[in-house]
Amino acid sequence: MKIYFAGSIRGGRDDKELYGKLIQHLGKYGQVLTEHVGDGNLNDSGEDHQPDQWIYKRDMEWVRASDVIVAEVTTPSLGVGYEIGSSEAIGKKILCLYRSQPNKSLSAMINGNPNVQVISYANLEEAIHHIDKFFQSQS
Ligand code: 6K6
Repeated sequence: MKIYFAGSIRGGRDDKELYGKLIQHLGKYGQVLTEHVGDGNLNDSGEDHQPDQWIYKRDMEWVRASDVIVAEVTTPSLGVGYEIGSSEAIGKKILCLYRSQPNKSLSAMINGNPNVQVISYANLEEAIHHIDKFFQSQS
């Protein structure tokens, strides 16, 4: 099973440690192609000595190669939204994890999308529980 984990980079890196823990857990279910998204050393400039055109092409190839997209959508990110929309257009299974925030709501384009499974969670333990349920229902 190939898993594409999407999480904010230039949208803001406040949750980078959480992404790393989610990626580690997702490794139980398959190969996570995008481990770098949880790299604690990566800041919101997302610099990798690679041009943006190269990153776009490589990531879109990985989206196509993936069986499942898991997106952490608490920090709004144009890139993550784009990856979700692209994945939907080619019929991928999509799980979105959203940590409920006071006075904030998830975009209706994700929350109201019947092709996206959206899970609200309060902490890492709960997110892991939902990930386990999602992958067990795939087998
Ligand atoms: C190198 C190491 C880590 O990041 C880099 C360079 N930048 C990116 N590398 C790989 N994927 C990226 C990079 N920038 C954005 N993305 C993709 O878009 C990731 O798959 C994320 O899920 C998403 C983040 O989008 P923004 O708009 O928050 O940057």
